[in-house]
Order: sequence, then structure tokens, then C-alpha cells
Amino acid sequence: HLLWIFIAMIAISCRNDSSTKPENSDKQDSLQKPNKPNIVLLYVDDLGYADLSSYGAKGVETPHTDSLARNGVMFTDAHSSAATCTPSRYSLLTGNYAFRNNAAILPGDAPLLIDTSMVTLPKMLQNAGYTTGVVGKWHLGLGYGKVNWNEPVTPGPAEVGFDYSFLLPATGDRVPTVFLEDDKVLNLSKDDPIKVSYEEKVGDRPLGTEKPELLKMKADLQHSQTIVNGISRIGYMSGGESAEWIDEEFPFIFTEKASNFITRNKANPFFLYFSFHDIHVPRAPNERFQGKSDMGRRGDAIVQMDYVVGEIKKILEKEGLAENTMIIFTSDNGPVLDDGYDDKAVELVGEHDPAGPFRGGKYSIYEGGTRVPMIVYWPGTVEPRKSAAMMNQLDFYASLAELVGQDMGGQIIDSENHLDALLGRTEKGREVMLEEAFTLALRDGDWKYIQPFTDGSIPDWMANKDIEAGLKSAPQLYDLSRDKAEQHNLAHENPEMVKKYEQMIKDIKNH
Ligand code: NG6
Ligand code: CA
Repeated sequence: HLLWIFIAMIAISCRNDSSTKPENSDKQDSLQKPNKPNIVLLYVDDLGYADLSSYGAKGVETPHTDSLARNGVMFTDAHSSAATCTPSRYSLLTGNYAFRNNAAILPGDAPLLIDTSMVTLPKMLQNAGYTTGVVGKWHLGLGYGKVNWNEPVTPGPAEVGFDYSFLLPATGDRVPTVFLEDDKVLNLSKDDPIKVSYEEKVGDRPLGTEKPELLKMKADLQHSQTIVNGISRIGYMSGGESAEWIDEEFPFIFTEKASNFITRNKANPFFLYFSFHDIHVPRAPNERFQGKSDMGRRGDAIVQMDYVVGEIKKILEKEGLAENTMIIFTSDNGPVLDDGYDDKAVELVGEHDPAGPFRGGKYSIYEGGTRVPMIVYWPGTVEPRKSAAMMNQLDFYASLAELVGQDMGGQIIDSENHLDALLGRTEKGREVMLEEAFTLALRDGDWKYIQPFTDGSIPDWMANKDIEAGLKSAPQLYDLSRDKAEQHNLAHENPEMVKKYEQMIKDIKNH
């Protein structure tokens, strides 16, 4: 009798099992193993080392990001590969230093910078079974340059390895001021085609130089071309009125697109590259965040960014994905106050020091150029701690390849596997790395060597903007263990070290 009950119970439980199993569940089971977590990369624009309360900010609170920092690995020596956006993003997605492709800040009508035959970071993850998406700022060029925005725009993110994309094509301060969803401009009407030029005025929209009274913020000459949404931009644009973005809506639109991507893909591993517009210029935070910091628009943009971080964390929790998702939070380069718009960032900064103890910021070869906040949050897997490991975004590629069990493509030269450091299991990160700005620097542990800057020139606008690029005609050598702020140049007393580091840079370049 008991035996019959036992057999009946087994039969019932088997039936339940098969009726609740989704289709192709075997595939899902194998992909959802702990070594294939979802990966969400929260990539903030121009956020400085000390722009979060957890990293020492004054005059602004960032509770959502701080909670990631408190409960994850909080790095104190983590770097974007370069001190500006395009080169950093190039390295992030390709695993190679930007100088290998001469990557520099791209104009808004530049061709796609990444060779589509490369096995990029997102392609490597696709090969591991991930669905990949990018939401937010792109700034890696599109098509073959000077694209026709009225037709499908290709090659672009799809050819770089993203199954889904929702983009600001270049930056918030460059035309065209429209969203690109996959390869098409969103909400574009056929009767009102878009025309873009970076050389001469097109159409009748007024320019910042012509109608300054229409502006929410005054701007420098480079940012004083076509006015859209009360903000003058770099570049000229006509048409596309129904497709124009409203800057103040970015946080909600990007969050919604990211949220939809997460929900659509919750059953299989996904990689979301969430690329913020904040806190880049033009800083036009939604009214919900206006006045929420003591620093005006720049601080309010930080609050807005932090809100979005909280929303994305909430969506992951709501979908039951928190423990199976690794969040990496970081920034593409150091901080800048005046980057072209009169948003009072300089006047209202108060006691706040956006780069913290480090010298320089965006555009600079000093530490402030590339040393950025970095947090890895993966509840249940990563133990909370601070880490002084030397880290570089260049190494996300090899480290994540290790995590998901993929090889690195043969074209990947520079990326190193530091998965253990990324997960806070060791404080041993890189021993040596380059930092890229208008010149190159080499970090060898706490030693930092900066190459003299002799060839080439920096743009004029930088000179008038209190930007410390760190370019000198003589070599610079600093001991960061005693001199974090790079004040005491030791190059003169240490010619042998200068020679050695010059040679090391040459060797890296000749690889
Ligand atoms: C500079 C812009 C600056 C910003 C930067 C790119 C001028 C004077 N300045 O050329 O405002 O757009 O490019 O920033 O044009 S980044 O974070 O995308 O690298
Ligand atoms: Ca940037």
C-alpha cells in the first residue's frame, strides 16, 4: 500500500515538473549557471573620482550608488583607459589601448571607429550565449561617416556586437539631437528629413550665435551652433522635428529602454551596457532633480544619475535577477567643470573637489584624468570590501571572458585577466599600465612616468578653460605612494628610471 502511495507521489511530481518547465529549458538551465550572470555595466560620463558621496563628495548625495559601494567592491585605483570618452569606450569594447587605433574624441559625423571584424567584448559575450544591448551615449562613430539619418544607419552597434541598441548617436552636445533605435531614427517623419553638417549652417533653425535670447544656458563658440530644445549644439542640423529629443527626459527614457531590455531577456543571460549621458554637458537635469544638490546643474545631474542607478537596481530586484546579476559601475573619464556651457559648475562647486586628492581631470594626463570611481556589486557572490588593486577598464574584456569561459580573439593585445581582483578576491591587479590623454603615461605600481609632449598641439579652447592637461616638454616622474597629487617631479634625479619607462612604453607600443 505504502509503495503505491510512493509511486503515485513520484508520478505527480514528475508531471508537475514537466508542465512547469518552459520550452528549451535545458538551454536556459545551462546558461543560467552561476558563471553566466547577467552583466550590467553602468557607465557614467565625466564622473570624477570624488563625485559620489561614498568617494568623498561634498554638496551632493548619491545614496543609490553608495549602497552599491557599501555592499560591493569599491576600488580606489581604478581607471578608464583614457581621459576622454571615445578612446575610453574604444578600449572598453575592444580590449586594446586606444592609441592602437588613434582613437580621439570623435566629431558627430564620424564613421564607425571599431573594425567590424573584431571579436569585441559584446561579441565575445554573444559567443557565450548572452543577449547584448546598449542604451545611451554611443560616440564611437556610425556608418561610413556623414551618414544619411533618413535611411537605416549601418554599420553600427549591431555590427559591433549589440543585439539591441538605443542611442544618442554621438553626445548630448552634438547634432543630430535624435535617438537611434537599432539602425533607425526614432519618430522620424518621412516628410521632414534630417540634414546634418559640421561645416555650414543648414535649414532655418536659429544658431546660438544668432539668437542667444533663446538659450537656457549660454555656450562657448564651439557649442553655439544649431539650437534644439533651447540648447545650442556642436554642429548644424535641419529637419527631424518630430524626432528631436528633450534633454530633460533622458533619465526616464533611458531607464525605460533599459528596463524593457532587462524584462525581455530575463530568461537568458544578458549584457547591458548602460551608457549615461549624465553628467556630460549640456547639463539639463529634469525638474524633479533641479535644486537637489548644492552645486547647481552639475550636482543635480549627479543626483539624477544616482536616481537612475537606483531604478535599474530596482528593476533587477523586481525581476528576481539581483543575485544573478553583476553590476559594474564606473565612469569614462575624470571630471570637468566648464566644458563649454555656462551652467555655473565652476561658480557653484563650493568645497567639493570632483577629482578628490588627485591632480587634473578630464583631458588630463594626471591621475584625475583616468582615476574614476569603480564599484562591482554582485550580491551573494561578491563580499563587500574596499580594494586598492590597480584596475583598468581595458581588462573588463579578458576578465569577463574568463568568467564566462571564452577565449580572447587574436586581435586583443592589451586586455589582462584580473577577474579575481574584479570580484574582490585579491588586491593584486595590474602591475603596469598606460594612461592615455594628449600624451601617454605609464604606471608601474605607484610610480608614474609622463612622456614629454612635443609633437602636436592641443585645441585652443582648452587653454581658456582652466583645464590642466599636464603636458610638459620635459619628462615627469611621480611617486604616488608619497605624492598622490603629482606635485614633486622626480624625473631630474632619476634619469635611469626615465629611460627604463621610456623603453617600456616603446615596448608596449611595438607589441
Ligand atoms: C570637446 C567638447 C566638449 C565635449 C568633449 C567630448 C568643445 C570646445 N568641447 O571637443 O564639450 O563634448 O569634446 O567629451 O567642443 S567626451 O566626454 O565625450 O570625451
Ligand atoms: Ca566623457
